Amino acid sequence: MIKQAQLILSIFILSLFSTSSYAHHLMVNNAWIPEAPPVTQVMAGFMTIKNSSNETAEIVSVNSKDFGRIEMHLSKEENGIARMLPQSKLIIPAHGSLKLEHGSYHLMLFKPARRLKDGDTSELVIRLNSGDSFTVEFVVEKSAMQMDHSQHQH
Ligand SMILES: [Cu+2]
Repeated sequence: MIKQAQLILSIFILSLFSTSSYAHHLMVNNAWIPEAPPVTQVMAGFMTIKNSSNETAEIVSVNSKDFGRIEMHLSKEENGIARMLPQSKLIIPAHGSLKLEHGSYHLMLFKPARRLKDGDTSELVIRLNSGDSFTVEFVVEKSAMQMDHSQHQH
């Protein structure tokens, strides 16, 4: 089992180095975009980011050639109404992680430049407060949750 874990770790490190200018102390898992109807003007992006460094990391912007604009949001329920609060940054604590998911922090992807279907991928460029930026490949997947998402207010 130990050997297997080492193998997974070394594959992961290799994949990090294959992405140029990747901030190597950050690890992104489960980056995905729920598929949305063709007419949609807004999609959501989710992922888990782990920070193995001694310093807090802050995501200050996200962009992609696949979207006209990308915002960072936090979903919150106030008096029974689901609202999304735009965030100027997303904080990943030192030796901690941040999970972007339904009902919590997420990326809001406005004006898709092309139709993104189940199985497609989209590259998002994430910029940190340190000035570093790196590209994360998001996978588009069918989701039962997409109905919920359309009910959120912007
Ligand atoms: Cu949102």
